[in-house]
Amino acid sequence: IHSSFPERLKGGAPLYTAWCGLPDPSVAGILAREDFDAVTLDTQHGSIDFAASVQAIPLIAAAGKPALVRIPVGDFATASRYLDAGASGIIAPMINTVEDARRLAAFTKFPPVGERSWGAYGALALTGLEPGEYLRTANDLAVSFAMVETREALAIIDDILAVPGIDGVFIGPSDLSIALSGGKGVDPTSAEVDKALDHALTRVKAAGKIAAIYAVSGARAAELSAKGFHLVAIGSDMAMLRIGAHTALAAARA
Ligand code: 3PY
Ligand code: MG
Repeated sequence: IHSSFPERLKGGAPLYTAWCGLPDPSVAGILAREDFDAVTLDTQHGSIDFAASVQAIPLIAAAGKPALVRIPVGDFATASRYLDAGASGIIAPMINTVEDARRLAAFTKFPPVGERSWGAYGALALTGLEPGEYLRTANDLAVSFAMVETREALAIIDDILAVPGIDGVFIGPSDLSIALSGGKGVDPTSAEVDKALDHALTRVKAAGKIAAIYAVSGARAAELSAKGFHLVAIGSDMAMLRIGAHTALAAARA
């Protein structure tokens, strides 16, 4: 699916993904028709469930966009199922050890890189590829992102990046701010976070891999893409709904 997506991620212009957590798959389908480059389904913190996420993937594909899925912490087996359904990428939260990164790669890449099991019915339908062709190309069709959002992960970022099958790092700036402040506060745009993400960006680029991050607003997304991130999530569907409501009501009551 979208064979050019991993290549586009490494290339010139930054890509922007929508971030969906609302339970109805049509929300992702609606946002896919806006000018986003991809749509992410957040099954870690969102209320969207497995079945709705699997239904959202072809809706996103119908708009010509790749679908990414953030899995719940440690739920690597479900990552394989989203790839089976045709997801173009997996974002795995709280990858804090090399073993976590190895498990992510094992469940998201076919041999010889990983141990992903065969059964990609949705992906075969969406790509139109013959099984053998899909098997040969699948490891390069979908991206596996290890989320770096703790002190532990930051300290071993080079080792995480060195794991075969890990295509890039996805920074979680809110959790990172909690970790860096020792639990004192959450501020995804703090100077301390900025310093850490500049360091992470340098390490990801040195490894020749993909740097991605979550932005709390469009304005923050512009700052982060200017720093050199390849993929920036603009979150979230719920925030966008609220902003739309505030803007309409403010205009009505002006
Ligand atoms: C974080 O900022 O911690 C994230 O996981 C992004 O949603
Ligand atoms: Mg997080």
